[in-house]
Amino acid sequence: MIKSNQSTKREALTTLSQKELHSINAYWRAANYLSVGQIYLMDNPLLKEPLKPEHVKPRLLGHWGTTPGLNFIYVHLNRVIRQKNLNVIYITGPGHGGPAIVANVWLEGTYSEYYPNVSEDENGMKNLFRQFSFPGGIPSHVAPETPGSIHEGGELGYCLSHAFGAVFDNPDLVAACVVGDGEAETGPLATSWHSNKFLNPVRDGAVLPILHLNGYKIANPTLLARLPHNELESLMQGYGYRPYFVEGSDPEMMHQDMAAALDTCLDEIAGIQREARENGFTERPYWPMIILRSPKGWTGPKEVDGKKTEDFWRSHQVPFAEVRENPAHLRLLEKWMRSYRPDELFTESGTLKPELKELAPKGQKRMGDNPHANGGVLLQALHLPDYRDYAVSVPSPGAVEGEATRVMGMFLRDVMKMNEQASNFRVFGPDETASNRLGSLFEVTDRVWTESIKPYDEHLSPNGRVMEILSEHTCQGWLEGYLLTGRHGFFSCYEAFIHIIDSMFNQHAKWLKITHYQIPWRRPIASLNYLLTSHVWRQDHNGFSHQDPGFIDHVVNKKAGVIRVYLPPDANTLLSVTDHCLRSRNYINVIIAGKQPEWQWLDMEAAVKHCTIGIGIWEWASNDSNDGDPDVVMACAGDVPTLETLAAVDILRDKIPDLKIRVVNVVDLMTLLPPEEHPHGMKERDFDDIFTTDKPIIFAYHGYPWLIHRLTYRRTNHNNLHVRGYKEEGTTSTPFDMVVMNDLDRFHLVADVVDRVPRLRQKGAYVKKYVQERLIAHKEYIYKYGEDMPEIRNWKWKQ
Ligand SMILES: Cc1ncc(C[n+]2csc(CCOP(=O)(O)OP(=O)(O)O)c2C)c(N)n1
Ligand SMILES: [Mg+2]
Repeated sequence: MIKSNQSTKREALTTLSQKELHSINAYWRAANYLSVGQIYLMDNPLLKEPLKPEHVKPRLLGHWGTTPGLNFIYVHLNRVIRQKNLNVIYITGPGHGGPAIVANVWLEGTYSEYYPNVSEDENGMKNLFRQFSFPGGIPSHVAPETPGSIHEGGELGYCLSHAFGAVFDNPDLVAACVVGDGEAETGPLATSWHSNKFLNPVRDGAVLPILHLNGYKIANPTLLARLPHNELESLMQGYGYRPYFVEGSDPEMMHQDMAAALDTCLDEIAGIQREARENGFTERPYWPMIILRSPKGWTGPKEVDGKKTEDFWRSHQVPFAEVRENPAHLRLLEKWMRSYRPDELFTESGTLKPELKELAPKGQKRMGDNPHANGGVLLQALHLPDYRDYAVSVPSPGAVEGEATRVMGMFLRDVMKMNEQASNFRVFGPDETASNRLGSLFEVTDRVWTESIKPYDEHLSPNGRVMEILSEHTCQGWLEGYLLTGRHGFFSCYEAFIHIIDSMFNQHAKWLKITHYQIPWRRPIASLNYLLTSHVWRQDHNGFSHQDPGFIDHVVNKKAGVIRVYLPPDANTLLSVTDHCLRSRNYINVIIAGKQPEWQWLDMEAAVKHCTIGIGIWEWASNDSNDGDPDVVMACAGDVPTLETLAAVDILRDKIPDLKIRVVNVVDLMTLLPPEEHPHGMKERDFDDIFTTDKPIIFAYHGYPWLIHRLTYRRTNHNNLHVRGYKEEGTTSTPFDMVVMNDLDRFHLVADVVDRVPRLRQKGAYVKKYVQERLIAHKEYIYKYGEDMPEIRNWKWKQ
């Protein structure tokens, strides 16, 4: 081990006795042997007979290059966990090294407990090999199927944010986090080093980053591996870490160095925590980290077909293929596997030899069985105040104004307060908690901050529970790590910029889908809740760049069973939806709600009913209830479309009093789907009852109009469905001009009705003329005065 700031001259370290060194190396060989076996073999697991083509899998799939390094780290963590009685989870950024984690979890005995058919014997070993990357078997990555994992690592970049998320409010937990040197080039990873500025050693656990400099990615060297030593060291120091270098390829030296480095790092962590817990938090400490420089594909074939393979990118995936067909490759594989001397590692019946087995920790100290990596088993329900207590009093629809997210902020404030003791609730966001009007939270907590704090700073403290960093990736990663380890959270974000984490959302949705449907031992975790506010229709300060409602379209691609989308039209519906989301499990809930003062429509009792069903006719706004036979259905989803629809109804009542209008509001977008497609989907009959089978439907929607067609294309009355929504028109203009630019305003909606209700063809000409004139008047007015016409600004629903 080379300590940061010391000379790079190697010291001969002797942390391990010869016996320990020998057995640690043997354990590592066993893990490496099992890893190669998983990638290549489907039979003859102990090589009891000479290797034949039929023992080898027909399709060779997986990643070897990162695997020996991951095995090396795992084995050493086992030692230090036992020696210091630690509580450690293992997070592998290069999760493509699945064989390593599966091998180690099997060696420590956990795997066979979770999957009894993969037993600790020769037959189990055969199943272990065969199932890997095999139809009906397990994925090649550290997937949800892998005990001990909270991080798939398929999409690179999120390991550190997951690791930090896992240790927040888990004072006894250490997350050992392997960062791939290629992965370290990604934006999300690069910014996540700064998570240490949000970690308070008094109340949080610790992350031990292990930067794995194996030098290469898939087909290139990595930037960090080729930086001069002092630049790399300075970089990590600049991020606030104290790096310890473990570098080389000679196993004996490397074992000694790694053992010493881990001892030092974990002692330093314990020292930092002791100091902070005894004396209180004073300043952000320098947390230790390890920089492990070891060859990619370490212990694998040095060359294949005359080409450099070990310590080069060629070892990234399967170092050589065509093993069944090419006898030289078959011999090479056998030689490689026998180089680990399996007969010294496993008994005749295929069990790890008892003296090696002793190296693994016991019970839940095994990293594969750490309950934090199956957070649902630790999950405690939140204490929730009665959301009805925060209700906005709405004497009649449209009688009062309110700011939906501000009201929600008061509810969240009390959720925060009531769970202070349990320390299992945090709110995340990229610098927008106050701007999104959730500022009431700051009455009971602060933003967490372990950097210096100036006397004039507001609401910053090392003890805060609001987590703000201007990195949507880091917020998302922290929250995922926090949820996956059994806690609760809430992410508020500008609607347009949540797209930055589209791909992370994908990965989390995939994780939930697999755990939800296929892995009974993974207990349900709290849902990931998004509040998307500062939405497309009210970007008064920002304009076009901030206008994008497309996250919903992205979300609905995912497995219906794990996603929910809510568009509450006012404060009371937002409260009801929020309460529901905080109680739910294993979903991703997307709530879209504005933060501006808007008319309030439903009192609390009506809001609860409306949200429970998710969609409904608003009788008080409709005039077809006598015979239930409307001329037109005016549907709306989202706060601004709801306002415009009601204003359009108001005009129509005035101009065409005998027109029978039915107003339908959708809170839960998924009700539009058929029940076969989504658990919330409305039955055919119910849908037809609400939307009729033959009347025109004018649907004013918050987002891109195509989505409503996508969700309803199989419905009887789809041919009569006409959707208005965002069509990529926008700039910095007045709120009403935004809807006008996208034909979603009340006047366009009125014209749509006139165009589509057959009996209005002639009669409606006057009404159309009226709305055209109002639209011209609108443009003239805003160009002249810079604000919306008084009839728009002062519009009010007539009681
Ligand atoms: C975000 C992302 N981009 C690209 C890939 C494709 N990919 C898989 S592995 C890999 C190289 C990873 O290199 P490194 O992090 O150094 O891992 P290791 O060398 O340990 O295999 C790449 C580019 C990916 N998985 N995720
Ligand atoms: Mg690498």
